[in-house]
Amino acid sequence: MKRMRAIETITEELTDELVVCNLGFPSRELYALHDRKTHFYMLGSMGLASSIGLGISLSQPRKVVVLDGDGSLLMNLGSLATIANHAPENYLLVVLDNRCYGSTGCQPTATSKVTDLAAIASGAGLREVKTVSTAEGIRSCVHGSGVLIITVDPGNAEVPIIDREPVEIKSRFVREIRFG
Ligand SMILES: Cc1ncc(C[n+]2csc(CCOP(=O)(O)OP(=O)(O)O)c2C)c(N)n1
Ligand SMILES: [Mg+2]
Repeated sequence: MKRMRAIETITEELTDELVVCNLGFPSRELYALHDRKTHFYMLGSMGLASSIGLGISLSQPRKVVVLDGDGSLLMNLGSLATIANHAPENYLLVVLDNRCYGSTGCQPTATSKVTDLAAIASGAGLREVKTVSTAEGIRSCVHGSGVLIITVDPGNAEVPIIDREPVEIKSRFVREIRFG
């Protein structure tokens, strides 16, 4: 399955959940599919989506879905221990694992060779860790919590850059959390 199809399937299932999306093409694909006030598109800060989403889930009751990448999560593996330690019911970390740094030319990541992110998440203490590769699998797991790894094909969709200012993206999202 293409990453954009996986993102589309996720957004079809979501309504008013808060979504924090990994930088680069995943955010561009999400923005091209559906732009919602509940979306926060990361710009620049690779690796921090899981941590930002965790902080939001601990500070308010709404469900938070993080769309992360294998490369970005590999940069911030300590986040898994913190997620497991707090284990918020209203938090789901989705890892779109294309086994490469897709947004910068698809240089292979460690998951393409030796590293098992599901095993690392379980070892960090997360009780709910699932791996799926189909739209049906996504639909049945995306309403849960913990970690959901979605195996996707390498490749980026032909979508434009996000035509919103970073400050506007942040302000709109903060407003939605505060008053939504
Ligand atoms: C600290 C840092 N290093 C490198 C980059 C450049 N960069 C932006 S996106 C990206 C690849 C992200 O890979 P992954 O998280 O697997 O997402 P994918 O694009 O494959 O879906 C890289 C290396 C960056 N923005 N910040
Ligand atoms: Mg990747």
